[in-house]
Amino acid sequence: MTDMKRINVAVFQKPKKGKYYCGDSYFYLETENEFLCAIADGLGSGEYARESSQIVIDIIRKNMNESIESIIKICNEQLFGKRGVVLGILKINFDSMLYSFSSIGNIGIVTANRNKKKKRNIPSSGYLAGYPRKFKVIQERLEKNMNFIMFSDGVNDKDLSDLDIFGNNVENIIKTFQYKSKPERDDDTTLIAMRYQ
Ligand SMILES: [Mn+2]
Repeated sequence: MTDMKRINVAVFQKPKKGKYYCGDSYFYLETENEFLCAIADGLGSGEYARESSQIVIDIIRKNMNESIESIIKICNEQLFGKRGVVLGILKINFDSMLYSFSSIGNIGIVTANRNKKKKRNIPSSGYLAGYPRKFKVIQERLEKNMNFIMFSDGVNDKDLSDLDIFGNNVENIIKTFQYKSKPERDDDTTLIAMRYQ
């Protein structure tokens, strides 16, 4: 089965300097007709940030088949009284050949296609902390050999401009990031590179 994957994925994650816990959590999974990837960044850093982001990721894992709207609503309800999180979710549907994503707060999503066109999405503002919140879900057509880059705000604009976002090997995209970026991170950092074959 593992050789049959349609999305190749590579990940970099590192806590903020001096911290043991990374406040960012992520999850990705490919099923027969769908792929999902999410990054949650708990506000602040350390253990409580980690607790909130992990709650969100656990919910996503259990509700993978729900729509992005429903997933975000469930996550939000479960965060009442906890540290808030910012969240990005990407879902790719291989049957409809459409992908959808939503980002609340500072989770970046960039797409790059084989015609060297790059698109950076503007996230909805705010964060999830148990209160109703407006957000948008964007849906677009999936193209062959398309790259998706998702990242928490530990990845800065300089890091991003150094990335080989059109690269055809996700492992190399991550390796280049590790090589070019500062080893000491000013914030918890998660970078996920994905490619549709
Ligand atoms: Mn952060």
